[in-house]
Amino acid sequence: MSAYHRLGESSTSSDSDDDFPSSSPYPPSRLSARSARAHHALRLLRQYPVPLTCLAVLSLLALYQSLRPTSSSSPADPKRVREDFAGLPLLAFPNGTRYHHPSPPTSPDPWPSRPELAQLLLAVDSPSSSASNPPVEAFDLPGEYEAAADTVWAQARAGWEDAGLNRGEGFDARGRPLTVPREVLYDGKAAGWVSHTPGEPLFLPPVQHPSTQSDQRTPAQKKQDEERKEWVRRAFRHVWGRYKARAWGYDELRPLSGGQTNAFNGWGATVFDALDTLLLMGLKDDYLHARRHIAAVDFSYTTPRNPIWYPAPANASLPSLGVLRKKTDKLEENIHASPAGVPTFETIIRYLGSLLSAYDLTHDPLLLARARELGDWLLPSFSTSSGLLVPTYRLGAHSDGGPLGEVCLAEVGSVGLEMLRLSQVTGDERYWEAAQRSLDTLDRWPATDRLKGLFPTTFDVQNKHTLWGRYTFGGQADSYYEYLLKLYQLLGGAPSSPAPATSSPSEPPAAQYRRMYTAAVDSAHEHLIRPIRVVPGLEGAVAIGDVSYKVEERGKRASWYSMRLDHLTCFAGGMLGLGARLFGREKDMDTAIAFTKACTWAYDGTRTGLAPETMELWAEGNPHRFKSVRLEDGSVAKTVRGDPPGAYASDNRHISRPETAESVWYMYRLTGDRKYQDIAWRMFTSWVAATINKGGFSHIDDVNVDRPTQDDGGIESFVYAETLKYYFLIFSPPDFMSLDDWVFSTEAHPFRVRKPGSSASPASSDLTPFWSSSDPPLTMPPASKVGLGTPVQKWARMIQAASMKGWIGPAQAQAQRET
Ligand code: DMJ
Repeated sequence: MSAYHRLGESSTSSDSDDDFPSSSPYPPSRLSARSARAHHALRLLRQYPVPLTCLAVLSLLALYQSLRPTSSSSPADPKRVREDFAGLPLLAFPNGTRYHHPSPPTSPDPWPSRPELAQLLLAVDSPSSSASNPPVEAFDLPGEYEAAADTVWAQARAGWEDAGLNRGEGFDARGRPLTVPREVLYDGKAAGWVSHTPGEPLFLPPVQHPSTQSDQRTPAQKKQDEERKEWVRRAFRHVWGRYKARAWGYDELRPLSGGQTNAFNGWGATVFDALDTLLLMGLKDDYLHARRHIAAVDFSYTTPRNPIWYPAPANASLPSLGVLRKKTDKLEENIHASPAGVPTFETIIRYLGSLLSAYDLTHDPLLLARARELGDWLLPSFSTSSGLLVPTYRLGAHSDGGPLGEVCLAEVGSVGLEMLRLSQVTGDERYWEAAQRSLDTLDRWPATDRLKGLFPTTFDVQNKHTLWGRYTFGGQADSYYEYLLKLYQLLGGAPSSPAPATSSPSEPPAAQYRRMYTAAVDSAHEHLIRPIRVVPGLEGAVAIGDVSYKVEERGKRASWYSMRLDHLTCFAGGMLGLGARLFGREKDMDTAIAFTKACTWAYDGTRTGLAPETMELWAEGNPHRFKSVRLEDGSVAKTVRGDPPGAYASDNRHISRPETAESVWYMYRLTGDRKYQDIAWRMFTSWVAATINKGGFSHIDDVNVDRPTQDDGGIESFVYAETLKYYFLIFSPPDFMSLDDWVFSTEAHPFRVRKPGSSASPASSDLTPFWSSSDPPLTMPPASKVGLGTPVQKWARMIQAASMKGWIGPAQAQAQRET
């Protein structure tokens, strides 16, 4: 059977050949190159008439043979087929999907052909998923090392003071600002930034589809959902179990070696980011264990990034200090810089967001206290002249209203949700005001330096006069747009009167967010969103691509559009769908459905069933996207190049990102269409099959090979916070964690939505859906027991102390050389 079929034969396609230009397939430059070649051939013919005439006759005969209709069943080499595509029928690949991915299982085991997945790695009582909770005291230190650690800490603090980082009065012993007065935040503002009050919740229309407002599933549907949900839970327990056993307290686990990484301050990013997923999945023992880690973290101390410099002691015994000698230089560097700069945005979305979300689910007072403390640490990062936060911020420092240079839109523009929630639950408005001031700065940004509501991914805060850079809903921009919408929802809506075109002092903040969001999405419709017409079989899908600008010689500006599917952009289906419901923008719902279709096609179109990081699609006007094929009946047709067809280049890695699962979940809840559950099931089972190993789930190097290579990169904490949570939610009852009651942060941490007539502040809300009175009480430990440092932090500090004390130093080095 032929691998191709005529477009439209097996689909409801309305696509036709007319969608593909039939003018000359060659651009002008190639035509002139051809005529130059023709002149050269004529010259040769004049010089060598006889041999060349013979050669020409033979070639013509061969060409005739190759193009003659033949009854042979093997297609001819496409290279030998003519390349004049005009008038040739277009052929598609079956359905546009050539690979077979798991379909809904007929038995509860979706991997019957790979029993090790079901029986070993994902079994409920497998060694990996049942790893017991490691004691928090896993490697407590002998007293002399503790004392050394204290000494070194005192030295580090003295270093800060010398550097003017510790502002003395008003800071606690670790350098944490005790209070951040309002005026500190507004240092440097030229004149009169006016603080807004958030206002009472006013009006939010229902968001979820009527059929998902309550659980209307049939018993058979419930059974299937439960089976699928249980597989997701097993997958979570598999990776969580490995993390507990091999990397507890570090930021990330390395799945192949069982090693660790500390890419996010070394505070245990995975424990934090997983907190609310543990609660949603009902893993209460694990939550109780995790909160002991949360209590222990010392936010004033950023653990050196590379744990190889301080390998965990085996059996709690101290290793020979000499072994560590070679590593000490870097540790010493770190100590003088400590606390090193933290990535402010990542710290807010992963650490602060998870604390606030788990607090909303439990009302655990420890989490609120730690969230407030972290908020206080981070607040001075906003004290710049523009109000935009310092992207890499040295804890305990204060920017004194200083200027910022080049910043990334997502980093400075999407921390408002966490800051607003912190203000709502503490009653202290300073956090939200800080974020609001940033958004006001962006709201007033000159129109000449942006594409209406769209901003470039990076921009220079000081020089606002040149339109340049990359405009996208993807990486480095994404959550800025998402947060405008979600801030509106978290605030509880705005007056329903039409949004004004520009800001006014009396405009309520929620109305401002709606205006900024609407302007951005309108501009995206104009500049970024395009129908995909170059992929046979993918009718009705759209791409959200990028527009790039650059300034060329003599100030001339060039711009171009890139038609691409970027995994990071694929959250936008969910965002546009949610915005469509909140603001009554039906057109956006169509776009959300069409874009989610494209993002899920990017999974279905590859051999592993997983989407790559990025896929570039052929431009519609580019004739080189075709190739010719000879069919079994000898006729010639054209088809679209690429694997999958329509794509001409890809970054083929897959790193378990959540964005497509996120949009698929939103689409299910917003439309009530159960087909999204089947799509999610295909995605999830493909993901497990390609990435699982005994140590967890790995990144893979290539989604488009049968056996991709797994790597040992740290498992990102968003796998626990987002990817597995979205899969879990999509198979949960449709009214579980309703989008009408919860707003999900960019890291998938749910915050309770304020409803008109009620408040989500702790005093007036008694809803603690995930911790009941029959569970162990969650009480606040004494302040003297909080923030003393995790074992990982203490150990790293101890090694630093050893270095500072000279236990590992020139003398030992000398001794080692001599032996
Ligand atoms: C997550 O950490 C967040 O969603 C962030 O906003 C961007 N994307 C990553 C996961 O891909």
